[in-house]
Amino acid sequence: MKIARWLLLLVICCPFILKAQVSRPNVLLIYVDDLGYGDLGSYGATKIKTPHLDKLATGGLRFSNAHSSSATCTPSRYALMTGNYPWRVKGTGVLPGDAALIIPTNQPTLASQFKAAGYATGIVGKWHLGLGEAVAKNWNEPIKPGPNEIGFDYSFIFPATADRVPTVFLENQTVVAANASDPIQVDYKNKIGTEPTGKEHPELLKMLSSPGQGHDNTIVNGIGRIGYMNGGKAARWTDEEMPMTFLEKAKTFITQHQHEPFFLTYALTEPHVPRMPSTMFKGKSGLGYRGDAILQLDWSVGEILKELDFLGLKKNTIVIFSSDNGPVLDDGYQDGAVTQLNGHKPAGILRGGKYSIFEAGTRVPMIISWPGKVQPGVSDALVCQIDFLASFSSLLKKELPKSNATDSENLLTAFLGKSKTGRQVLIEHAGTLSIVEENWKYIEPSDRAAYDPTTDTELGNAKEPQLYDLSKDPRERNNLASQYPDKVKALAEKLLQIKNK
Ligand code: NG6
Ligand code: CA
Repeated sequence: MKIARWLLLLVICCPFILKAQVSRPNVLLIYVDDLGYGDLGSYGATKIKTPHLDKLATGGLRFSNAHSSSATCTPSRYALMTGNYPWRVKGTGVLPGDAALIIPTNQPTLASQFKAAGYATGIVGKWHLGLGEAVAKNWNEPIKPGPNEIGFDYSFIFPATADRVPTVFLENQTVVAANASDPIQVDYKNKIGTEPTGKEHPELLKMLSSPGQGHDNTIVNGIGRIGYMNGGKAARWTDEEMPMTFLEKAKTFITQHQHEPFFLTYALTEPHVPRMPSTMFKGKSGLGYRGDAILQLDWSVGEILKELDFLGLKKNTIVIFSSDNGPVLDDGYQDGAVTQLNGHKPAGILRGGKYSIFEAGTRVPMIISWPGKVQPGVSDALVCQIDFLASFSSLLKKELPKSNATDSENLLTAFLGKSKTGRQVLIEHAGTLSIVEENWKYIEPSDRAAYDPTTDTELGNAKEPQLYDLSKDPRERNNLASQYPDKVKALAEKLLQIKNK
């Protein structure tokens, strides 16, 4: 009799016991734009101070070999959300500001997995994955589909990049302060409206564009942009206010969801161009606006972490910090990044940068903190942001629905510092592909340019195969391909095999 009663109690309580076993920490993903491997104090920077991120790194796990999937933004964000290598899918390159959404709404994403697990999900900041069904769209009405259709309950975003029109925010996919009497029009081919462009009127610019890099179409807030826009005067952002705007929205989201598990992507625009820091940071770094933008970014991180602390959420929140691709100095504006560099090394010990298939294209800072759960330290595990999807699905015990997320690997134990082992193999992507296995990196031969003079980037392309021993030569100086033809062959075959998977 007694046993029967106990059994009954066990059956009744079983769902609760099971539920309690599934860990449901909040997850704050701080995702920044174009920050390099050497841009933070904790990654060796000495000419710039990043105290808030350094503190996060000291109390968390700092990865020395973490990667974005690609050396530019859209593909990296696509991979992060979908768990699918972007080079498998057409149309995942850097998008214009009027592009349609590139993620099918029936595809599971990092956000939809959290949502399915009962989390409140939000994104604040840069989007750059397209909006709506087509390029032609009405910016003066709600635009669908977008972040809210791929798993985010809440979104406060700008559409593409800070240097592309339309320079507006959308809250839940409606332009903030849209006004029917001053409708927004966007065109990436032809000038629309009568507003001056940077090309016609450089005297109106508060920061000159770099020769040969565009950024000289419609002028918004004294800055020439890529693309043309007309109307929407009240809706246009002021670049100097951007950090406050995003910070406030992110804080509000956290405050509103403090009593339930949440997943927030806080996608800062710094230090992407145009760098136009707020007054608080202008001139403060001594390294030009790029340095100031990094101080601003570090400050924003400090503020959001303060908010978590204030709300008593610090212990139960996993904070992830990373960047969507490597660094670039001159990406379209004369903002002092080159002339005031002062010996700072944005790529640290690595070669290349944004756009490059050399390591600095995709090897980026990554810090993961979870007080009491993740042991502070440094992890040398090879990990990629593409792996967040499978890894967090595992944490949430939420099976990943059948999809094309086949490139995402469950590296939860590596991300949480319980294992030193990451990926066996990673494909890096900058147009050209490379494959990394153990200490070896093979870069496929390519006819693309070896060097981009406009951004002063070593793109890493060569007509011959390249093979580097990253353990001895992380700067990829000595091409060992002719010395190890068997290795070259094996890695080229493996790359082909993964391509054809
Ligand atoms: C490039 C832009 C660059 C930047 C980049 C996207 C030119 C010459 N350069 O095409 O300024 O906007 O796209 O950066 O137009 S990313 O980080 O979003 O990928
Ligand atoms: Ca970027």
